[in-house]
Amino acid sequence: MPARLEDRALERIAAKVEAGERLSPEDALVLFRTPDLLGLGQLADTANRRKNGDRVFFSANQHINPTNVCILRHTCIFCSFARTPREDGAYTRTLEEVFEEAEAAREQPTREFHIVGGLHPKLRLSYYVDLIRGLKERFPGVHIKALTAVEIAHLARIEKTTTRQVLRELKDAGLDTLPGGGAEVFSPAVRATIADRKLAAEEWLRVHREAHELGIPSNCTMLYGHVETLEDRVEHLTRLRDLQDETGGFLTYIPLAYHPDHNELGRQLGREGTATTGFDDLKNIAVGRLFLDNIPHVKTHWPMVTPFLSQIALHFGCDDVEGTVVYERVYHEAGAHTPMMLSYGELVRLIKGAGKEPVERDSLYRPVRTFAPDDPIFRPAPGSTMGSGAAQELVELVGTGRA
Ligand code: V47
Repeated sequence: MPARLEDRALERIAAKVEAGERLSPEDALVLFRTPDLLGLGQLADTANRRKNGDRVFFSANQHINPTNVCILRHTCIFCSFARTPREDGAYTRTLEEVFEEAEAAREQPTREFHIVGGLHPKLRLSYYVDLIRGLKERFPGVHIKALTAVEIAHLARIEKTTTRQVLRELKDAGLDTLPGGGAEVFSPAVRATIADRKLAAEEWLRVHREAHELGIPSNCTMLYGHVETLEDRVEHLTRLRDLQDETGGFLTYIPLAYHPDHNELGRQLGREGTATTGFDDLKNIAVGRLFLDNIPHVKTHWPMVTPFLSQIALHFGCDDVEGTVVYERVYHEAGAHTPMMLSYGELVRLIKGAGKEPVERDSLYRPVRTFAPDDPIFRPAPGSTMGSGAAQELVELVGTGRA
């Protein structure tokens, strides 16, 4: 069915989407500028259905943050997670403490550990090698997605070696994929304002290129909703698309909504307590899907945008929902009021409740479990007053919703 468009500027782009033609950076700007959110959503939905039909992926994962000590504490001014070594709330886990936290995976159907943390001045590569090897020994069936490109480059600096060598050693220890964090926005002006001294764009892209060449697939992100312009967003997406043309190693794109609580940038912008808007969250999903035609998946990160908005995003081009998570620290430090975790059943019902087919996946997007229409997992939760139970459970979990 052709899209019903309110904004005539979208018609030319709709024709390209219908024909499966690649969109130009100018098209992406038109999409970011349009007030016709529903028109944009229909186009993104068309592009998504062509790739994924009604399937929506999720993973049973657990986030682990071994340390929040970070040498960029005072220069990454958007971050609420980092601490200096002696600051209140600073922590660095021993390997045994990490393994203990990971034990939560035994009671859950966990298939992936997502491991990221600060740039600790003293933690050596051997700590991360032992951490990954130790987790693999204890949980042989669990994939390890660990360390952003920024952490990889930091370890190479500490060890006076190359990022390629760090990646090789981590892969030998059991690293399967890289997460997409640390990309923020590639524009040098934005980086100088919000993340001065963080790994430059070229370096972030180089580490991902090297990972792909070594057979380590990765994710990519963009942190939006702070000081970036729409042109900055488009330039960022163009650079991700260009690298993907070269290597094909990105699995999923995740737009990350900036949260302004308890960080210097939020104070400077006078934005504490106000996150991004739902309108912009959906636009970032939809434009990502339409412009990044060579990246197979687009993921919604429910801890940042709420499970409610993530559910709606499934009709705006999104085919992948962040997993069970278990412990979330990066966004909760920055003012997210979402729950720390969603249970496996809640995720499945959230996806089904949007009229989609939930598919549990592994880290490489291979289907692990699908659900027949009469699967008991879809039955209303005991005590639920609502049809599927999912919406009611989410209301209870989210409480007051996002600030
Ligand atoms: O790079 C930090 C972001 C990222 C804030 O690969 C903030 O599957 C909002 O990259 N407000 C790390 N965002 C997390 C990340 C990620 C998350 C989920 C899935 C995957 C994946 C990767 O978090 C950082 C930064 O962009 N971040 N502080 C903040 N105040």
